[in-house]
Amino acid sequence: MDKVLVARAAFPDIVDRLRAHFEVEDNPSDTVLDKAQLIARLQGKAGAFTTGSERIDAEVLAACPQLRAVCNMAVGYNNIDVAACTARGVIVTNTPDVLTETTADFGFALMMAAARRIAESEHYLRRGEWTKWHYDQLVGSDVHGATLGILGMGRIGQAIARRGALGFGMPVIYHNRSRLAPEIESALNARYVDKATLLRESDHLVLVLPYSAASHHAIGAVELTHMKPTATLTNIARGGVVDDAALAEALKARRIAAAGLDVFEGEPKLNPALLELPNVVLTPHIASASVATRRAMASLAVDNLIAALGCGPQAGRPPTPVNPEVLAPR
Ligand code: 8YV
Repeated sequence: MDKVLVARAAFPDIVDRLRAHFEVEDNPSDTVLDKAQLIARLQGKAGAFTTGSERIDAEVLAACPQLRAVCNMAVGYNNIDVAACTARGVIVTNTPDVLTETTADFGFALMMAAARRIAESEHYLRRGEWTKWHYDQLVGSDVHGATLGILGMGRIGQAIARRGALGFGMPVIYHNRSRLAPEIESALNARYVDKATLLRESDHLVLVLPYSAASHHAIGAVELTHMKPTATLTNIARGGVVDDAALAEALKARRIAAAGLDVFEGEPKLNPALLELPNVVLTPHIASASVATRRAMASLAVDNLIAALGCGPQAGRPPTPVNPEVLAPR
């Protein structure tokens, strides 16, 4: 029986399905395993169930030659060196699709919270400062009819565009590595633009692009100066996509109006400057956190691990491989 490591706790009833096929080692501490811990825990393991925080790099792979599958409970896989995995014949899987709509709901909610100052209003109320109505008290900017900008037009970007276009009458502009097919663009009321135009014209800019060396600080001090002073910025992608220090400065100087952030550089630690600002809504990386979606993600990661290690009804054919070229031809 192969041995697998469950690097972080997930729904026990779902993870238990692994026990029918493998000897399972859990991580009772439920903390992110660092490199030395990962190397120690992965000795002799054929597979790993990871949650997007554990760094599986070339060094870990070299130290754990028995590893054949790394199955991430996340759609993003920037924690894994996929090229190094492919070179060693290690299959990598992620959890696309099952989280698209939930994550898009949350991205939209965060954008609306930033635009309409919802968190700031709640804090104001809780501090007991609401004594009377005033015409410009906590006024924000409209979402309906405003220009929705999307950087990264994959599945989640498109789901956000659909909400904006169909539900809120928003013209959508987007920038992406590749253009959508014309019929999808017209269904989403979406126009492809270069990044400079996206920054200049967006009333509400939402970041949904994958994190990589190429997208590191895609939004930094310079980009922020090109945005409208009335604009909002929402980040549900990855912390490193935004230069958080530059964003905090821009928010403080009101170079943009507000931001909604679910992901942070160095999370779970936050740049303390962000905590001081009223015009930013902060949430702890919960865009996919509905019960149904998190269960679906765990279940898909488990299905992937079972299949990737040659067990179960889909033996050898994990449902959502990131590097399918590793799989033996059918
Ligand atoms: C996860 C995410 O909650 O899927 C992703 O890429 O960022 C989130 O849905 C997180 O990565 C932990 O698995």
